[in-house]
Amino acid sequence: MKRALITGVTGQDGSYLAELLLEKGYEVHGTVRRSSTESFERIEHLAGKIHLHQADLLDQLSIIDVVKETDPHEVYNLAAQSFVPTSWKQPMLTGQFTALGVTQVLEAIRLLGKDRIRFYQASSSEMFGKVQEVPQREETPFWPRSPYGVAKVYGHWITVNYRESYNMFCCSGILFNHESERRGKEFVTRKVTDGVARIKLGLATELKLGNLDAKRDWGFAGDYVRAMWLMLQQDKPDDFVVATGETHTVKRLVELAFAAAGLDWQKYVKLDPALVRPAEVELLIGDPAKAQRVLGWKPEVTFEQLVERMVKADLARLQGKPLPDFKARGI
Ligand code: NAP
Ligand code: F7E
Repeated sequence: MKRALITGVTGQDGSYLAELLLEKGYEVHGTVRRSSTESFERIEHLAGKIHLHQADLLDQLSIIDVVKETDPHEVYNLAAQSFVPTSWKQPMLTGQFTALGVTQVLEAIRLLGKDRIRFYQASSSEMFGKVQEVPQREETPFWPRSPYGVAKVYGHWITVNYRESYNMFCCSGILFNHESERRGKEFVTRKVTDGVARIKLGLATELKLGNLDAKRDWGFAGDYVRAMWLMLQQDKPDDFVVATGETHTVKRLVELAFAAAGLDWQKYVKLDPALVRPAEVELLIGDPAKAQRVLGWKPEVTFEQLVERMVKADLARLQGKPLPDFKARGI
């Protein structure tokens, strides 16, 4: 039986990846941070099926201990301070978690199983920032526009460097935005679908947003964790862009989400300059050709299906109803 260790298992991607690996027959281990209130909402349904270990990316010994104890075949490093606006407010902490944290995990693997353990690093399209090429590919130069993006560039290159320096099996997945009903409510897709559901149910009267012109290549998180797993099943380690190849404005997202609830967005959306970023990433659109060719990966949920699914889920949640059954692909 294969064993996998996921840092950041309580996050959106961690929960989908844990489900996928269980389906594939893995023994799944995840790291969790100690806090005064537990935030295990996304993995509650996996209680008893996965093994949780206290560890923090900032505590090197805790990472070494968890790698030693679980003796994994595969390590997926998903833990990070992942919200871009917070990275301007807490740039040092973002650098420590999101950049140096990667080295802490790589060092634990180098010490304990450099020839055996396969490593996945959660890199990001935010590294492309002020884009130097359209669409963005594995070879497109990086120009990050936030402390988060800068930290991810470090995480990417240290992953490549450990592969080249120590011949370790290290992959960097350059994933474009991926969303779901489990997305944190501060990210724009979920903020919008939650806001739409609240307005529809009479719990709110308006939704404040920042830049409606920004364009993103949005996919479904459940599709993207498949690409992470596929990268670690190849004969040799490599880096891959994972994206849909389509881009949409925030405004289009808003139109679709309000329409899914039968509402006219123009009556409810208010622009708030405080939500505009010090430096914006205006356009992201990825070229997933290499992931399609080498990994045989392609996304199954469309942008329109994703938005509708998230609105339905938020409506159900706020009404205290069970979530719709999204087991089947799409909606
Ligand atoms: P998320 O929901 O914000 O989850 C982040 C996870 O990291 C949580 O489990 C969090 O634990 C954990 N964490 C944060 N700081 C930690 C620390 N110091 N030690 C240990 N754990 C820590 O993020 P996500 O959307 O699932 O994304 C997963 C990864 O992919 C992140 O690295 C993100 O930067 C990257 N990424 C995401 C996207 C996307 O569109 N979702 C795209 C590209 C790359 P708590 O629950 O305790 O906070
Ligand atoms: O913003 C605009 C905002 O916060 C998307 C993270 O997972 O994906 C994510 O980063 C766009 C930006 O995601 C609001 O200015 C307008 O242009 O949902 P977001 P992000 O910054 O793209 C990448 C790939 C990651 O790696 C990150 O970890 O939406 N926008 N109005 C807004 N954004 C938010 N959050 N809130 C607004 O009110």
